[in-house]
Order: sequence, then C-alpha cells, then structure tokens
Amino acid sequence: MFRFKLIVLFLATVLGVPRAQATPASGNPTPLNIVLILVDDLGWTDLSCMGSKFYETPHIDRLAAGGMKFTQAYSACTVCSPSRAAVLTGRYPARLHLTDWISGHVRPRAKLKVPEWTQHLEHGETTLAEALGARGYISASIGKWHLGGEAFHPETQGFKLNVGGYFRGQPPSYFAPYKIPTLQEGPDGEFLTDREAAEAVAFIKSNRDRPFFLYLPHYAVHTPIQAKKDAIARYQAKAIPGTGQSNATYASLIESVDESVGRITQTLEDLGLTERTLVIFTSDNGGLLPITSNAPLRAGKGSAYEGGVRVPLIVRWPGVTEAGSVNTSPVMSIDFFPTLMEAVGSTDAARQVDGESLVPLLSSKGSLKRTNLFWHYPHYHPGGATPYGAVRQGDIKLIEHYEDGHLEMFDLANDPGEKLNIANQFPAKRNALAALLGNWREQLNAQMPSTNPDFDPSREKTPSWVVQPRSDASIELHSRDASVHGAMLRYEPQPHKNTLGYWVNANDSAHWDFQVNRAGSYRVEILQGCGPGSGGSRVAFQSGSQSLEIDVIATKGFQDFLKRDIGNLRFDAPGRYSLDVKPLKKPGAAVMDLRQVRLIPSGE
Ligand SMILES: [Ca+2]
Repeated sequence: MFRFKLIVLFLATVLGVPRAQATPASGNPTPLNIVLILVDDLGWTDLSCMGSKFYETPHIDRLAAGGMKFTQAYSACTVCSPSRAAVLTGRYPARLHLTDWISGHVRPRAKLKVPEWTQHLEHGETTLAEALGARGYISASIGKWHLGGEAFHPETQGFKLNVGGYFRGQPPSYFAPYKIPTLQEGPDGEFLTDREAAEAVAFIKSNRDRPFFLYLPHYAVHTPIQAKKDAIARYQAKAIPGTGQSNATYASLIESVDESVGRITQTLEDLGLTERTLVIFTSDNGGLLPITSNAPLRAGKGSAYEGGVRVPLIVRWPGVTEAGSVNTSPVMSIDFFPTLMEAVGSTDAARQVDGESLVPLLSSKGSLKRTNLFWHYPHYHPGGATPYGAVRQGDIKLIEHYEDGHLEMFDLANDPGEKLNIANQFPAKRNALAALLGNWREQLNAQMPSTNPDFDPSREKTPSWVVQPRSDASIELHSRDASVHGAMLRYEPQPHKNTLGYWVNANDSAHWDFQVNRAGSYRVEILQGCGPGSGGSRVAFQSGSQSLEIDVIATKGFQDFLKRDIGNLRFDAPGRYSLDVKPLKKPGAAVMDLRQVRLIPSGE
C-alpha cells in the first residue's frame, strides 16, 4: 500500500553561526558551499554530454565529467513557476497549489475550468535560502524568479541578494537596456547571461570566506531567443535545417549558459573552493518545440509527455560523487531540498517535504526508498497539455487526462518516446497506478479542474476559431472573434458599435488564439475608445509570458476609437499563440471599448 512518508529534518531555529559540519565525504569541518544553476527551458538533449550533435557545451560537459550525470531526472512540472517552487521548497506543486506558470494560460471555452490556484510562493513555505540561512548561509538569487510580485520577491524568501528576479518569466530583452526593475542597467548591448555570470562571480568572491548558497536561475534559454552575433554565425555555418536541433540563435544562447558555467567553475577553482562546493546544474522543464527537439522523447515543454518534464541534471560534489559517473535512477527537482539539507548536515527538526535525499545515489552507497514520482497539472498549455496527472513507478508511466478520464500507459524502458499506449494490455497495472495517483492527489489536497459552464466545443475546437494570419503575415484580432471571460464584457455587434463593450467589471477579460506564420517581432496596434471621465484604466495585453501595459486614454465617447501603438511582441517560431487583455486597474465606470488588436510584422 502506498504511503506518503518522505520526511526531511532540518533546523527550524536560527543559529547565529554555522556549526562546523562534517560532510559524508571527507570529514572536513569546513561548511560546504552550494551553487544551484537552474537553466530555463533547457531540453533533455540540449547539451553535448546529453547527446546533442549541434549544441556545444564544453564547460558543462566538463562539470559532468567531474561529477555525476543523471539520465532520468525530472522537473516537477512541465512549466516554469511550479517547478521553481518545487526546487526551492522540496514540495510538489500540487501540495503548494502552485500548479501553472504565473500568470497562466486562459482557455475560457475549454471543457474544464481550471482551479483558483496560487500565483506566488507563499511565505509560510520554507525555502532553501531560509533553511540554509538558519545554518548561517548567505544566499543570492541571480536571474529569473517568476514566483510572484514584489511582496514575494527573493528578498522576502530568505535571499540576502536579488539580482534581476521579479514577477515576469522572461526578459523583455537579453541585451541592455533590459528594463528589468530589479536589475541595474548595464551598458547598452551588454548580454544578460554574461551579466548574470558576472554577478554570480562577484557574489562568490565577496563571500569566499563564509558558507554561501548561490541560486543562479538563468533567464536563458527561454524566449525571446536572442544571442550574441559572433556565435550565431558559427552555428549557422554548421546548421542542418530539419534536423530538430538546428536553430543557430538558440545554440548561441545555450553557449552563453555554457560560458557562464565555465566562469563560475573557474572562479571556484581560482579561489580554492572547488573541493568544498557542491554544484547542481539542471533545467526547470523540457525544451520548447519547435525551437529545439527533445528526441527521442515525445513532445516538449507544456505537454504531458517525457519531453515536457525530463531534464538534464549534473551534480558535482567533490569527495562524494565519483567523477564521470552516470546514474539512471528517476529523480526529481523536489529532491534538491532534502539532498542539500543532508549535505550540510541538517537533521535537527521535522518538516514534511515530498522529495527524498539523493545522498545515497551521489555517494554511490545506496538507492532511494521511494518507488513513485507524481505530476499534477490541472491546466491547459499550448505545448499540448490538457489538464492531466501522471505517475511513474519503475519504468511504467501512467497519464490520466482529466477532460475525459482516459488513461495512457507507457513502458519507458522499452519505449522512451511513448509511442505505444499499453493501458489496455495491462488493465491490472493500469488500474493500480490510476488508484495510486488518485490517492496521492487526495493526500496532497490537490486542486482539480471543474466542469466549465462556458464550455463551447464549437469555438473551442473549430480551427477557424484560431485567427489565421493575412497574406502579409499580419494578424487581425477583431472583437467579434474574441472569447470573453467574465460577467459583463461582451461583443456588441451593432454596426456603430462593433466592439467589445460593457467592460464595467475589472475581472472580465478578452482572449484570442491565433496562428503565427512568420517568426519575429510584431508591432501591436489597438483601436480603443473610452468615454470622458472613464480614462486611466491600466490594461495588460499578455501573450505567453510577454506583457504590454497601457493606460487607457479617454476619447470623445466609448465608440470614438483611437488608433494606438502599444509596443512589440515577439514570436520566436511559427505556431499557435494567444493574447489575453486584462484590466489591472479601473478607476472609472468602465475600462474601455476595444474594437481590434492588430499584430504587424516589424521586420526583424
Ligand atoms: Ca521554464
């Protein structure tokens, strides 16, 4: 019978100074430093040491050669924010009720209504920085945060230093000026990954004489796919189109991460810290299609399949991990918290986490007690996921699709690409795993989606509902094609109106799905009207994790439309995207009338 029992012990009370700790390896009383490099959206085969024939990652490969490489490591979720919360707390996203990227994808006509989930990391949770801080560690978060607004920034979660972390999940630009409020601007043209590396090096240098925890969640290799020009040219020369991994800009962005790893490992070496620094290198979810390929795994980020959640993982712990070793045990990002607590010798107080310490694997002295890994994603994602849950036991993985309850089962040992659904071949195993998954959800009080009263299969499934680009690649998102979410907002068809109107409720929002055929940057042009006295609403136009914000300008009347350029959105690959228009502040009687939004290729 399944029992949920993974408990890790750690110190809840603050000690003024760290006690000297013996590491399992050396008995060296000097405290261990910790460096956790979390790359964004890096796919399972996006490193040369993980099989890529195109990307070049010599420094990361060297890290792997000096430590242990895991071939079946998983992120706790197929998207960013939940997986980051799991890294920092050791808890499943399902337990945290933080189950989608912040602020999530809206599908108002879908079969299921997604639950009201938590869009920040609760202060009541204990983060790695807090747990290590109680042992005298100084912590820095350098890079992407994506776990809530200012009230939930790293500084409020145990980190002494926050460089560049805020509520957004991607940088407005990888080149300075960055326009990231928590990052002091660099000189024009400075590259963000280089800057993060420099900040990380500076943090290590200034804390070389005390135990430190460096959390380095690089913004790379998330969209917008941008990179330094000289590297791009080199990769262009060797790219073979159609091979899955052939995007030269993406390759160059990966290379910038590799350079960062090189600078950090060199700094540790120069300062004589290598032998007492545990380095973890991993990714927060699978690679994004079609920018990269996770082959032989199925699909990518935002899907229920292995390509969405299987990630590279390298751990180098001198004196503990055997150089060049490879471990095939299934492990997950929830395991870092208990692993690091054990690594620093913390066994003092009880707190429940969902992960299990990897120390027996790292020291090659044992195996894990756990037999199951779970996922819960009660959301929709353009990467292919509809609300689902999954469990892996041994080599068998079961996926439950919440829309209709159908089950898929795969034997990952013989079928890593999840091509053959064996659910009906082995009904006993299938039913046992489905029951296990259900029990697990119940034990964690996981939030489930519910029946959607606005379900409209014709609009949800009809391809024509996805707005198609015009022959010049521009995209016209007209009010008549919007799906409307909320109580009052509606399309008003009268010829003199022909607009989204009655926007009197600040919780109402509009949504479009559309097809992009030409990758690149698009200028966003809107037609807005607003009666005198109602101006000043703040409205966000969100596409994926990009967001443009405007202040509504009052015109002579709600149907007196003003054409406005509101900024640019980037689409890095052809495919299906969405736009949500959401009020953030409504000082007057109504937000605005919105007749249309046009996306016009801006040449890049
Ligand atoms: Ca991510």
